[in-house]
Amino acid sequence: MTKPIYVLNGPNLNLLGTREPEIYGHETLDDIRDRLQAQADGRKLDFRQTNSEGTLVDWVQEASREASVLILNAGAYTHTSVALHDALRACTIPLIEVHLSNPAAREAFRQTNYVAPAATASIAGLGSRGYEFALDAAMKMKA
Ligand code: CA2
Repeated sequence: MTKPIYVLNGPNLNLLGTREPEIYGHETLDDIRDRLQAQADGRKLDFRQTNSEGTLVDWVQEASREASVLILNAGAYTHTSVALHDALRACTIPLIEVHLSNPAAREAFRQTNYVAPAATASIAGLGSRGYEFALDAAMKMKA
């Protein structure tokens, strides 16, 4: 049986659409989930958000066992979490990193990235379309 594609979202992404639309756009995370669900065309998606670093680590470990591909927007943990980095290094499925904004063009504290060195591919700066491109690529990867 084809394994699901996991789409995991980190801290504060539940606030999308409420503030800073000039950086993150007007869509909510539910809007993004609904669009990806439609795009998935029957393929099973597991789309989640957490504000907790430990939960994100648990879900990455789960994805490695249960999913075919992991799409991850780790939010600010991208720039801080060695625990997340270690979990991603141990993860044996393809990892597509997504960011709505382009952290490379932002503040100095966003220039450290603990996700990218473990990623198969990274998409940044394309807003919510980045999730669509990631899902398109994930669906073309071997299940
Ligand atoms: O651009 C991205 O997708 C980020 O992962 C978003 C994170 C940020 O810390 C990363 O550097 C880049 C922040 C997500 C919080 O989003 C908010 C949305 C609305 C209001 C407040 C925060």
